[in-house]
Amino acid sequence: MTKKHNSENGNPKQDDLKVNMEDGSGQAMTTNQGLKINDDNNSLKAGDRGATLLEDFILREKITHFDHERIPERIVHARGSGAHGVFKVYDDSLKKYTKAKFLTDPSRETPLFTRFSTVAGFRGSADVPRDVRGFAVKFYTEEGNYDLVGNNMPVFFIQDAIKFPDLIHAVKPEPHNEIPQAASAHNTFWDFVSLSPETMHNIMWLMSDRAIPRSLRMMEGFGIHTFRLINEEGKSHFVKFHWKPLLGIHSVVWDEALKINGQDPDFHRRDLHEAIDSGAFPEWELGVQIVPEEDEHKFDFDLLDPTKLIPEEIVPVKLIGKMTLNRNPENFFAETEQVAFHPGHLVPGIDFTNDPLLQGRLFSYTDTQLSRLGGPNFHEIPINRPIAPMHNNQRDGIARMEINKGKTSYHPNSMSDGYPEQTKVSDGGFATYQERIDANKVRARSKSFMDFFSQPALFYNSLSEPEQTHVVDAFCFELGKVNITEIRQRTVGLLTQIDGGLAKKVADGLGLEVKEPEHPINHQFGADANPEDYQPTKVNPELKSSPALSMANTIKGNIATRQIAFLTADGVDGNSVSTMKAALEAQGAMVKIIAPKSEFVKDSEGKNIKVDHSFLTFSSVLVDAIYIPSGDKSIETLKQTPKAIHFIDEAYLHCKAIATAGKGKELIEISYVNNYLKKNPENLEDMGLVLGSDSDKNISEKFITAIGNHRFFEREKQGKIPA
Ligand code: HDD
Repeated sequence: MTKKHNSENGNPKQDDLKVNMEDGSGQAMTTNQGLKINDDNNSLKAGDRGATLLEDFILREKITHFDHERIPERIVHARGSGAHGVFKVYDDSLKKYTKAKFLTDPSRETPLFTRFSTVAGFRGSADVPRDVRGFAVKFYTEEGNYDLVGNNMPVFFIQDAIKFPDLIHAVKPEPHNEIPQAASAHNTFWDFVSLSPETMHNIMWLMSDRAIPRSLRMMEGFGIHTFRLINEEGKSHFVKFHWKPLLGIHSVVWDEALKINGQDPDFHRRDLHEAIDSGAFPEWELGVQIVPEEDEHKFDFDLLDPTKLIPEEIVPVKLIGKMTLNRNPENFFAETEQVAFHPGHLVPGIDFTNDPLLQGRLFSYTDTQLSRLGGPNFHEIPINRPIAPMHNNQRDGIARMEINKGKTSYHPNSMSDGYPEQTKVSDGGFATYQERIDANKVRARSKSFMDFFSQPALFYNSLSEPEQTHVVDAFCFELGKVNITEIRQRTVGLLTQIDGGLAKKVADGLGLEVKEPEHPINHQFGADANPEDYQPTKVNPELKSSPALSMANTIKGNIATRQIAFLTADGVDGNSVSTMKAALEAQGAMVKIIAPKSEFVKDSEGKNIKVDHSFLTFSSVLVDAIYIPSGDKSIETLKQTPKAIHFIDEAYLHCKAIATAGKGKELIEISYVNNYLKKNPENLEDMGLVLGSDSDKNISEKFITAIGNHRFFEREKQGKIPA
């Protein structure tokens, strides 16, 4: 298919998609054959009371199409949300490492499509389970599509692709009863984990707050594997890819996640869609860690092992460009559902390593599309087709869209003058990096992959105290749902190899004794292998702690797109509402007026204020902070509204900023939070409570600072609130 390179609106992929867009506005309804329909409400019958006639081709066409609307969902990452965007590199400084034009030419703006996903849940599952998030980016470059198919965690559970079906079978709902949905807290997952120490690094991340992001816009992304960058001279450097969100990395708390999944199962999808719709475009910087080939064996882990990260303190992340997501899909199915990623979609300048997980992935992704998208022509689906010209001798197959001209579909040919022709490397043809390999064929795991515990320990040591507590709580929750004692005990055994304190706390929480694991604890060997050869090794790691791994050190203070609930009722002080609203909106925050009933509340002067949600349809878990404006009558009403009091208790439990003006404080005084207020009258603001009066000019400033802190985990030490 010949594509134009020059775009009409600056974005060649948007132009390309337009070719396939359909818009029924102002148009007559027709059958698929273009026949105008006169009655779409009644089937053709013998008499107005039936029977219905088989002859009714309009009925048959409509129902047949409907019957076939669904396609198989992805076996993993079934639930996802996507958006269009662009990528621009900052400068040409990467030229010495790569010839990839989209990574070296700052004048280019490369269109892209990004899809975020959960891993385990079905397509209709909720957005905030404890899970890894997929972070897949398709760059439509002028040299062809490049897909960076990563996750929001920098390591993976397993080291060899041959274990992927086992891992996924273990985490998916159990086969006999298809329970539980979108959850790893069940026997089969932890059975597999407890027998597979290589999983422990990713397990630590999964038990951390990284697994319950506040927003898809507030997650890091990682290519995970070590890839190669190849420059014009053909020289290779190793590279790890990172995405760093400009809004910082933030999470919700576990109790909140459980509730969000019921209150708004589309929490992340809605958040992404609304942010883009409102013009608050999410942005990430692309970062690279570059390692010269000569340094391959310099680390205390193997660069080819996908369960290891390179600490940023050892190899800094160089930020090279920015991705902006600036357009929602027109149609979820056509774009987000049908997009097909593949780590093997490469452009000149980027290549693979022998990471055995990556190598297996290179088979799986095309293969899975064949059943998911119905055949070998899925590259022709608009969202998947490149903007680069595409010509070859592949032909036919189900649902072929292209009409290939010419008499030849083979190479070499003379009848078409040898076209389509091959391209020299110097003119942009792709040539695989010529890595020298001299080896025996063996079915084995490298000894250099056997240190399973140093990096999980590094991760745990790098977390702040509240983050560590959350990890302990997560293990207790997950293993608490496991009802086979041996599995729990084995998992605690693995934790002893990471951190004695962690193992003890988890064992305590589960009512178990701490027992060192029995020898041998590693099962990653074949029937004839000597288990002794596969025992975990321990190295003395170069680093004990990596501050870059803790979310406590992330960007704070930006409240753009944060959702703030105002608790109101009739008689609310209009000034108190409008002053705070204006201050928050000036910082890009989004205010939701919550009231006992929908439509409007009347302020103290009788003016209508539009209500966004009633207490019935909304909950504190859907916002980042709450404000209680003053108003004698409104506060009296809210005091009689149990859901309003629950709102405060729950927001406090989830460590969110709370501000009141004037009499608003009285609502807090009848909530459970008051028990803590009485104990801590001195440092309320340090705990995220801003209790001000309407005349207090600083109240909005203090509230904005508090929201910018994201959460006040200090509160968790006070004990839990029954909310
Ligand atoms: Fe995978 C989808 C990420 C290992 C096999 N994977 C999929 C998606 C993401 C990842 C983000 C969803 C893409 C989308 O939005 O459509 N997968 C990863 C990462 C891995 C990884 C970061 C390890 C570093 N995956 C992995 C292995 C295998 C697969 C080892 C198989 C051997 N993954 C698949 C798949 C999926 C998939 C079955 C399902 C749907 C799809 O490919 O298109 O082929």
